[in-house]
Amino acid sequence: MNQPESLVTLQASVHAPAHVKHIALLAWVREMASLTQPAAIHWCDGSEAEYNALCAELVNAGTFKRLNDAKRPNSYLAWSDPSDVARVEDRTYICSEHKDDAGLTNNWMAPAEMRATLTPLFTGSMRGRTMYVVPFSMGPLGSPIAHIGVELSDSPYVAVNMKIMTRMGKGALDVLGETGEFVPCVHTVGAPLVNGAKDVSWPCNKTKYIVHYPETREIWSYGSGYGGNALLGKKCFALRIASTMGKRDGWLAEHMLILGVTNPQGKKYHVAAAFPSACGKTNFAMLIPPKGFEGWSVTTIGDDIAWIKPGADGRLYAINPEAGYFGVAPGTNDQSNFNCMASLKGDAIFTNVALTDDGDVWWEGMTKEPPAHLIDWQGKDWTPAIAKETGAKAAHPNARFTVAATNNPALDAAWDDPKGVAIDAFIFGGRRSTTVPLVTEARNWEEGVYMAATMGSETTAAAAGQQGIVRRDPFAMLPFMGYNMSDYFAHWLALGEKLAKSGATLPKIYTVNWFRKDADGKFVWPGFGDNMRVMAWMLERIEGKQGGTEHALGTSPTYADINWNGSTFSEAQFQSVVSNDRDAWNAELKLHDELFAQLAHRLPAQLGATKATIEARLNR
Ligand code: SAT
Ligand code: MN
Repeated sequence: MNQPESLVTLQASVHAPAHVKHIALLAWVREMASLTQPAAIHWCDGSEAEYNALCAELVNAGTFKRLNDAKRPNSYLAWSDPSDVARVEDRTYICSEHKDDAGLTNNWMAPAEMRATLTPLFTGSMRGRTMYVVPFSMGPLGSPIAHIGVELSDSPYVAVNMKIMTRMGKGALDVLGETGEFVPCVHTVGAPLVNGAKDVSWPCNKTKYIVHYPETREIWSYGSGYGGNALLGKKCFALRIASTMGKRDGWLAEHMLILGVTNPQGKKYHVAAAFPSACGKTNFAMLIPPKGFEGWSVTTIGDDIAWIKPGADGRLYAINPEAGYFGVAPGTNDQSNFNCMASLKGDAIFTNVALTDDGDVWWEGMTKEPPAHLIDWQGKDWTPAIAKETGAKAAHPNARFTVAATNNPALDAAWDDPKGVAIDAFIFGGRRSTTVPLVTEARNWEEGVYMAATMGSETTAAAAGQQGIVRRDPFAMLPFMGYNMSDYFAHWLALGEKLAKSGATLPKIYTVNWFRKDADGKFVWPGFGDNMRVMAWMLERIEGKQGGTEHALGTSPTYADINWNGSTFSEAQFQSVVSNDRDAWNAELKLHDELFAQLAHRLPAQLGATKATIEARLNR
């Protein structure tokens, strides 16, 4: 294998460029090509020219429509198969050697059994298609916090999305060198083209498998071309596999946005916030402070995922492993997220939004008045009258945009800094119509971990399945945990203990709920820019400059503790979003018991003890 001849033979056998000298990578690509039998192999270099050429091919294939360049330059629209519109959690597996290591919150199958299931599916699965070799860095190229992956995919849609979402192409290969470590990711839409069969615009397969082997750090994805099912750098690598790497090596891979916030005195803080999918992470990461908050500014480091490693000074440093945003389109508008709308002015890919008659895009909530006529995400005529009659949505509720971080006018200067940024506060938030107050500060790290671990949230369209059901979503990581959830709680507790022992000041931990509703089912808290009021309270708490009232769960602000400049939100409205109802909380604690019963096997004792303390305080 080490002879130069064999390197050259290997390169030739997989059509690799001469600069690729990584023997293990070449051998793996050859092995995967002989399994999946693609008609061609294309090594992605990550250039603009390549991006444009692939987009043009996608237009020819009918997957993309090029939008009107006068309206939305260099942008494309894709409509997926109606059966392939979101992550498929029930088809997602963690295949660790021992079932206990995946834990009861994950689907599990023994690796050997899963391999036996997948091998026939992947055999010949790329026939008639091109296999794209997509090398990518999660995190700034060469950063000590970053890691490299290589995705093999038969979807050019995946290749162009990976170009936006990651540092993709030659730069990543250069970091890899001849012997660097990479996470191998194999993806097929599971729709081989045999005997000259004609392709469809969104190939996929009814059978789907999203599979992770944490011990060998492999990802295998079959049958879907959509989002986190197919862009394997995102949830599969940056959360599920990376969480297992973090557990082993003492760091955290979290479903968190990262933002910078600077106060009028010029002091800058960094906040990392975990919310389930489609609960406003992108909006929060791009927040514009409201009227009355002149002199404050918010800048974006990341909108979905954070990799966090302890620094030599005992502080926690975070990077955004991604290079773009794959955000929910519906509901995004100039009021809810001005910076996002500005990011989407051009150079964007839209999936499952509606097409306007002048070749632009539209989605529910983009403008107050919908256009008079559209083509909806399923290619059908759509008018407000049709919508009223049939309930048809112009855009799918999980319609998405893909856009480079560098398009964001509020991008933080340090977003690409290999060192990362030091985190001052963690925020955990669910979507809850009742019970959970607007904001609570945990008394200490342990109680913060308890609150994050027991978080509940109403389900959204980001995952296939029923919506609006409250489920426990610990740390907003339920669909993204690569190992046993109880071990993950223990990992957070141990990290906090270790940092505290080293004399470091730990980030404060907060829980928030922007989503409480009134008796008419309307959100009470205005949210969006007004969330700045809550964040300012948190930052002043960090400085020890702000009051609050202590209750069973922690500390919340009183009306007087919040800066209401420029707001008409009344004290009565405030009371209705911060109140804690004892009966509701006793019922909530029973749900915590259910979670703990499910996770009992390796549950850290501190969590049960913390619950007992909270319960005693609540009922005293
Ligand atoms: O489809 S993704 O997993 O990338 C989006 C999400 O659910 O957060
Ligand atoms: Mn997400």
